[in-house]
Amino acid sequence: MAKFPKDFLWGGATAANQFEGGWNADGKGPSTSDCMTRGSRTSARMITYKTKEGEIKAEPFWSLNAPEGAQYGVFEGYDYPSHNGIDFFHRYKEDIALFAEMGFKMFRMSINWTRIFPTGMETEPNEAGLKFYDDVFDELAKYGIEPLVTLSHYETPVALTNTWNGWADERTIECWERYVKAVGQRYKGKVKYWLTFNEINIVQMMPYMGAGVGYRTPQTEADAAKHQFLASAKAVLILHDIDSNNKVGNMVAYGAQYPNTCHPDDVLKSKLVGRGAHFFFDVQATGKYPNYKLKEYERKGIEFHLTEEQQQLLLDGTVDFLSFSYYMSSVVSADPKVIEDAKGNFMGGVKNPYLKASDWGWQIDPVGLRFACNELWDRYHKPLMIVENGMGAQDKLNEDGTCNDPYHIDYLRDHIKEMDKVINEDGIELIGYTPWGCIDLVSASTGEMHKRYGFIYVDYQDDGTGNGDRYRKDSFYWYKKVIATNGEDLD
Ligand code: BGP
Repeated sequence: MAKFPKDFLWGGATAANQFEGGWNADGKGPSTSDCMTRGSRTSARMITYKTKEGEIKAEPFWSLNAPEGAQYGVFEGYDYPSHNGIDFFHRYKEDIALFAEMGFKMFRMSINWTRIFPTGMETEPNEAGLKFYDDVFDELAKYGIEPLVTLSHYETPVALTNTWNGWADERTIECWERYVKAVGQRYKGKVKYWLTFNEINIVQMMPYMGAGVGYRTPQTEADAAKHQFLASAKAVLILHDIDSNNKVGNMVAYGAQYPNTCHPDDVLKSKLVGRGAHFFFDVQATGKYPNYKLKEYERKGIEFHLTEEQQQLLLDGTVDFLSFSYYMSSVVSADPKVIEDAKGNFMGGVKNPYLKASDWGWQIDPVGLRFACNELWDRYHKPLMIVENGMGAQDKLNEDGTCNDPYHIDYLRDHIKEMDKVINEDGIELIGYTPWGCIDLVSASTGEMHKRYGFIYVDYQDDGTGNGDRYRKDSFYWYKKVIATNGEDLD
């Protein structure tokens, strides 16, 4: 029987751009996500922009590298799924009541920066935007649900991208400080748990998405990462200063990495690839850039410098706890032939013959979650929170409004069992679990609605049809029981 600490934070996770809708309501400005079109498993989401010459272009989000001066925006003839999301903006009371019915202790959501500062550059916040989140937090408080607020979840004001290439420019930090102060002060006492940047390491793969960087070079990517680190450290200091009860965490996309064979080259490469994510924990947990990154910058001719003041800021602004998303593990090979043969795999990695994959090619690996928690604990000894986990699937709603999703239950049960071992066998301080997309929402990677994670089915389809009504899936009742028994009853 699983045993979880009595104050374990069970809950679920969302992001504003994927579920709020109301993209231009009450003075909200457009964010980078609002300029991303819907895609599918086979066709990429596009980012739309206008060139200096006035030509409208759309490029896949994962390979976007637009010319300097491109103006990102919303254009006619494209379908942008963030604009309606699942309409949490209007239905938040109903949704929060459902979370409460499941017994949530914690609800992860993000504040859409552009609801508060429409372009990011204003000096005064937008009162209507602040009021919206006041209402949401009050509603959560009614049920005793603790909000976990991500300050930036792929929601950079697009005006900052259009004006100075987003986080590649240091001036974005000043705008961020105003934003963090405004929300920190306004929600003092209502929000205690904060995350700075969602999947901060995404800046090195998809800098537009993670950091509003459209014009992309190794230098702009490194600069954006540095500025986000400094901004994250500032947020820690600002939020601690506003309320010493505030707890601030980082957030990294994380997974276990295995070498394809015991060939030393494979083993070494697997370790080196792991640094891709560890670098971000290193800076945010220890306050220092690791030597391997400085050497890499040197090799690549990337200019990098931290003033004494900045060095001190990073040291002072380390996070209180570490959080991460975990969906799958991957396999690393140093053998060019194996790498070549693996091309075309959806996630681009080598196939693990011991694991099954989801319909979207994400390899399901509960043991990898235990591996990941141990890696992080051994390296940093800070409390951990798993703030995303789950499996996207193609759920079907039955005529009678029920929805049978045993695969979601199996996935989550197997991962929760490993969390039990993390706590009780490995002795790791794991403080919370908020599975991703606790209510069906728009997929970040494909923009689809039918890649569903939730305990709650939402009647919206990819073609825009549906009335948005909510239905409890089988997993809803299962998770409710898991929470009620504090993880003891997983059947
Ligand atoms: C993470 C993001 C989330 C979320 C999740 C699932 O990368 O932080 O925003 O969407 O992945 O991914 P997807 O929606 O592509 O299935």
